[in-house]
Amino acid sequence: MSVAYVDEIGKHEGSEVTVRGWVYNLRLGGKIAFLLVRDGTGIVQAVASKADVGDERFAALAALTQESSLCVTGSVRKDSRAPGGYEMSIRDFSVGQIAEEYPITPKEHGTAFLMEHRHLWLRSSRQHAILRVRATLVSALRDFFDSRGFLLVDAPIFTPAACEGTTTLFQTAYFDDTAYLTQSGQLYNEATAMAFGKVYCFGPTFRAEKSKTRRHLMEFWMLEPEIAYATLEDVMALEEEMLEAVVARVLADRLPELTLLERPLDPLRAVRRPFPRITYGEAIEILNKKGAPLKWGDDFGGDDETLLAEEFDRPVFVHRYPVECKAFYMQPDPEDPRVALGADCLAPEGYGEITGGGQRIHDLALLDKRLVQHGLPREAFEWYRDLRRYGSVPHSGFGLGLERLVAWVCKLPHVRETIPFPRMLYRIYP
Ligand code: NSS
Repeated sequence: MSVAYVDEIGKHEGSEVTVRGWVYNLRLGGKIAFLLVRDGTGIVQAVASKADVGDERFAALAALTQESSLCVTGSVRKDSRAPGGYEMSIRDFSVGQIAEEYPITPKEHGTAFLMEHRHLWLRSSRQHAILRVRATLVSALRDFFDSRGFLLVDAPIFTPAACEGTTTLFQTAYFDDTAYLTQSGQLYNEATAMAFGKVYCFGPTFRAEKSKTRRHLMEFWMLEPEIAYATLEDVMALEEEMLEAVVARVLADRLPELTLLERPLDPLRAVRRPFPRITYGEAIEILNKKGAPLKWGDDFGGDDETLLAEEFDRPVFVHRYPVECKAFYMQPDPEDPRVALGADCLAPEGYGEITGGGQRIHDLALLDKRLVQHGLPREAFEWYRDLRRYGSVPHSGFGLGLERLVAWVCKLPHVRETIPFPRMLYRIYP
């Protein structure tokens, strides 16, 4: 038995192979059965005739339900009318399990129902397309940093302290102690950047976000580079190069998926350097002109980000936010200490902030002042303070939210479909 996967079935043209999969669809035409078999890599049409397999076997085939598991064996031939361009003539088959009535049918289902059946929903072609784009983005991101001399150094998940504010911490018992699920690997990246120069970490991060929006998950993946001696300008340049590269890779490698998702391509093709850069002050002016009553010191909400991004045809950097809008570690701008040397990158088409980052405080006295201002316990940050004691240098980095990137690249209405099993405010099942 020569096993073939559907995505490579063309290589077996003219020979007999076995495809192992599930019934995607079955259509009966008198003495002929047309089976669409999916094996995870694709869907192939397999045709059986009563004359070839015999009455009894034909009846067994005809009784198969959607998602029943089966292996089909037969020869492969080219057929331009078949989905995928190849067709199998079934000589033999074996049934694994006859599926019970499958809950997800071609009719429209509500989102709540689909989320409840996420473990099955993942079998659909739309979910395949999204998760393939996600995998390609992950691979493109890793290639981007690996090929530029960054070392992958992972950060821990259990942490003793907050990175991005104490209000969104998930707390858990850690034997006789308390631990928090990491909100960001940044603080550890700062240590590893001082050890290795240029690093990145890439893993799940957790935030108890009490807001129910289409951009927030409780568990999301973040890619975070950190670079010793780098400035805010350096990281913005790196970010735009990265986004240009990974979007180009998806356009090159995932065109069928983008097409299936009906994702317009022109906005992705426009993702070219340089990206526009505006200051927080300029952003406030734009928002005021567009009728949003924001004043200096206010942080932007999702709607404000959408309004701002509408002004541009590619991602835009908003930099130099007021210090009080940002985390404790942000380096103030020497030209205007009211603002921080930080930048967010806002995606076009209403997807909001996809990266956040900037330059970190490298002076111990200033760091200590900020820890006090933010009510953070110094003991938990002793190791972090050490980084300012032993060869401190200016350094910068950023965090890219993978699910937001996937949602934008695929143009999805919500981040919930960008990760196999989303953890949301009111959902931890399945
Ligand atoms: O809070 S961030 O803006 N920045 C940081 O965590 C820095 N410590 C990263 C760094 O400099 N190393 O989050 C970064 C990105 C943000 O732009 C979003 O794209 C994404 O992480 N993000 C989220 N995605 C999905 N769901 C939630 N809740 C979420 N929060 C942030």
